[in-house]
Amino acid sequence: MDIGLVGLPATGKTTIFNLLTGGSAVTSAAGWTGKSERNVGVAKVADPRVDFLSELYKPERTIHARIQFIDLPGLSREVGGGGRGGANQFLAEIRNVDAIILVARAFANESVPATDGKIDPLRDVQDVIFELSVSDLGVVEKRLEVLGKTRNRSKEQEAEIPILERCRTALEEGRLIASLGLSEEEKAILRGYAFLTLKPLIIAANLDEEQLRKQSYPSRDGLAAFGAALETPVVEFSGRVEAELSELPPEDRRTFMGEYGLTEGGLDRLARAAYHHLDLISFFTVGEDEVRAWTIKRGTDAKRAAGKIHTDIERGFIKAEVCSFDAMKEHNSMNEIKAHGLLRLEGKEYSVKDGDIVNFRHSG
Ligand SMILES: Nc1nc2c(ncn2[C@@H]2O[C@H](COP(=O)(O)OP(=O)(O)OP(=O)(O)O)[C@@H](O)[C@H]2O)c(=O)[nH]1
Ligand SMILES: [Mg+2]
Repeated sequence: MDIGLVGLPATGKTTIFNLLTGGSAVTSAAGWTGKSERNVGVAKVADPRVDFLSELYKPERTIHARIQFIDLPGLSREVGGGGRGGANQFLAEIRNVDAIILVARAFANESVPATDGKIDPLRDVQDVIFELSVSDLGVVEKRLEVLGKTRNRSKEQEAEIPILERCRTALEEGRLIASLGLSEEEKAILRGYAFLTLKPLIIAANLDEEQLRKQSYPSRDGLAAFGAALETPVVEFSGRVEAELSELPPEDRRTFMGEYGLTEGGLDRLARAAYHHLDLISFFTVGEDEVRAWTIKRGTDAKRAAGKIHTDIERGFIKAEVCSFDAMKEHNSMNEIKAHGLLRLEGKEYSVKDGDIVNFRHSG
């Protein structure tokens, strides 16, 4: 699961990437925009449930869920406009990610020039989405043209046409392909095209200290409305504040966050929003050696979930012993959970729920 950090140049993507992944990739100085490198790193998904289980079991290792982030070079307007070479390269990179965090600049910073001399995250977000939509529309039209000229179309090709036509209408009307609510079957038919506007999208507005404190920045209401219309979450946070936060000793962080009216760090919120928006859930395995969160797509059955841990466990799957995290939170031990009849035996078809604590029984 790869999440791409996408946006115009100097919006704070690399700053955020470094914070998320604990990395030290080079951020862009003023005037250096559009020349940055692609970075790849892994971020921990904060989860108080894992912390609780870790406290309870005091295991040798505690492993949180992880997501991989790809920090992409900014889509510069000069190369972006009209979809010439540079933009194509940029868009090709986005085709390979599973989800997009679109970073928009709201922060004031004299040493980093704003696009057209005006800070406007709504305009910037609309510009980038326009590029993504134009690119998808190009792919759709080309394909429809080819299919239109094809004689003796196969059944598969026939099935593509009405879906592609719906995609075209949506894009022409300024909507995303994601808005069509395509079925899994229809998505499978389109998979090979890797449409950019079918990917889960999160908008991240990067605020400065004052904006965060006042909860106010340019085009805030417009951005919220735009996000709502696209059914896309808008996460507000400040790269700068997060950077300062990450340098404080843990015991001072609460006080510092309180000054900004925050109860949770922005990066935690961002990673969690991505997790939820991707329809990912966690199940847990517990023991004295290891407490661990495993990531699966919602709806994954017990047998396939077992395969996340090891293919041997999937192959030799017998039963899953399952209890909920809430039961553990209440009773604090597996024996108590059993005594209360809260440990269930589930078969391979069982659809694993978020927060399930699972022990797989398997042969071999
Ligand atoms: N004041 C302020 N400056 C920031 C913030 N985030 C980033 N910057 C500055 O903006 C400049 C660009 O930051 P980067 O993180 O490199 O931005 P980027 O989006 O990765 O840039 P490209 O890769 O060139 O597209 C740097 O000089 C940062 O110090 C912020 O929250 N507040
Ligand atoms: Mg960068």
